[in-house]
Amino acid sequence: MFKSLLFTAIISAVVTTVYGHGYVQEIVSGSAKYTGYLPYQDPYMNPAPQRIVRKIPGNGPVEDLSLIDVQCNGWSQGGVVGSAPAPIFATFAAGSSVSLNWTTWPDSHVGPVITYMARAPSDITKWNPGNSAVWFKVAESGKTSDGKWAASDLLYASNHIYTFRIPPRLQPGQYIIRHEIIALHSAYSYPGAQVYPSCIQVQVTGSGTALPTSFVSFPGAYSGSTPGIVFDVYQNKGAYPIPGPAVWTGGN
Ligand SMILES: *[C@@H]1O[C@H](CO)[C@@H](O)[C@H](O)[C@H]1NC(C)=O
Ligand SMILES: [Cu+2]
Repeated sequence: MFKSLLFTAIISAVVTTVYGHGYVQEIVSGSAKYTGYLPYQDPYMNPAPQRIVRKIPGNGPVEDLSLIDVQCNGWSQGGVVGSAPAPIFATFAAGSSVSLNWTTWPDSHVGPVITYMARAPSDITKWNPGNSAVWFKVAESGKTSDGKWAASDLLYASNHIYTFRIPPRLQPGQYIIRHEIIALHSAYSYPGAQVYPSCIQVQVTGSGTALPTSFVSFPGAYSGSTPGIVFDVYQNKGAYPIPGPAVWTGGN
């Protein structure tokens, strides 16, 4: 008993001090504020807190982009194929801004911040997209022409808050927001890029009627040959091609 507690303490010390990467700890839109899934606290609480974010195993990355883990950051090591649905969801209006509050992010971990959504065909608290092509990109931020990276330059400049807008004309319904940072400090070859995704469950309200017509899957959207997955951030001072499809704005 003592041994396993000590072991757990050592493991979490290593995880937080040596590999201090990050995850989304809070989601805010207007006056609504939700705590994210906290991988170093929530599993030890009884009763487990109800979150709008699907479980993640920790603050580490996914590097094998062929794994289902690249969808919502886990949970194949927990025996779940794909992500485990969370018990609740947020309600946000189409067109509203959503602010995602990241924990401390290492400044070496430069790269793009990308956000996708997927429309749930049924109850989002039970839906698992698996390998289906259901995802469309709603926001992306890479490297500015003067060399500033979305992570970590722009993230630092905004107190670790990344804000994106739900497409104003998006048809109401239940959606997963898949939000990620791709850290490129080791991305000079594949595998190397580190994907830090998480999935947030929302009910989108409004009177829009727009839906995208082309979709990607996770895994599937990214591989070692996708532009922007292999990129030498130390040597290549040129433009950075953000991985994945074009942003869908819903005609707005
Ligand atoms: C981000 O979330 C943390 C934890 O809830 C909070 O302490 C911090 O103030 C938030 N940051 C901002 C800029 O709101
Ligand atoms: Cu790291």
